[in-house]
Amino acid sequence: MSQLSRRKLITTTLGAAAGVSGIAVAARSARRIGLTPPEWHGIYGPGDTMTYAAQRLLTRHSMAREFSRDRISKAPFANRTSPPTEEFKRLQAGGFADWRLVIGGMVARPVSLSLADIRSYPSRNQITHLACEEGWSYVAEWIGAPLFHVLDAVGVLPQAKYVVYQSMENGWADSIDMADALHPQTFLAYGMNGGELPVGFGGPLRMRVPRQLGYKSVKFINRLTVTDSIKDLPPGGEYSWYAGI
Ligand SMILES: Nc1nc2c(c(=O)[nH]1)N[C@H]1C(S)=C(S)[C@@H](COP(=O)(O)O)O[C@H]1N2
Ligand SMILES: [Mo]
Repeated sequence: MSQLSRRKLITTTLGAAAGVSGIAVAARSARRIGLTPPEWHGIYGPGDTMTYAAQRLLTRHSMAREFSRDRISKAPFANRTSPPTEEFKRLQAGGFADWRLVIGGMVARPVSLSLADIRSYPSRNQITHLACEEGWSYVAEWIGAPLFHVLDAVGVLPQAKYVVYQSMENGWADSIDMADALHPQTFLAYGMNGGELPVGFGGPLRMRVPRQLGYKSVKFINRLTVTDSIKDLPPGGEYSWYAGI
């Protein structure tokens, strides 16, 4: 069976289980607020749960495509902005020596890590595609610490379900479930195309989630919170929480 028809079958089967009225509710809420994740703001529709569940059943262990070095984009598009805050400018002026990544929430050992600390974790590279929902995309090499190494070191508590990541840029925060947080291609990225991660591309540290759309790869992150619920997070505007590609 093809991937597509398997997906259809699973969605249809889950649809039958959720019932026709559930689908109508899902369609309405999907139109109104965009697809929402399970238990986000308590108004999730079965449709989103189905999409999410079908994706998860099919792709839990799948890998985002990796490219050869000659496919790296020559002029990758970046929004090329840095957070316009005094705090960011001060940290940047100091070469990010005073910058820290604070990790807390449902972890056994909360920590505050410098860039040197993060670089001391096993370093990995991936050449993957960053696709914006607006249509443009580029291929780049990302260098960083797989998030699972860092989570392993801080000791994620058994009841944890999500990792929330916050940017130094006002209003930018997002979250992923544990399946994505522990996925080998989910990186805390501090390098790009052989060098340091430029500020224009989210330096000193960005989340890289290559199995989801570009907006999940939040730039300038400085806080990770491990949690069992994301229903109190601020709404994500027109973006859906799960952006699997
Ligand atoms: N802090 C922050 N992170 C962000 C964004 C942003 O504006 N601010 N844009 C997002 C979107 S919509 C996309 S497509 C990618 C763009 O990544 P790029 O700037 O490397 O091209 O970053 C994501 N992460
Ligand atoms: Mo985007």
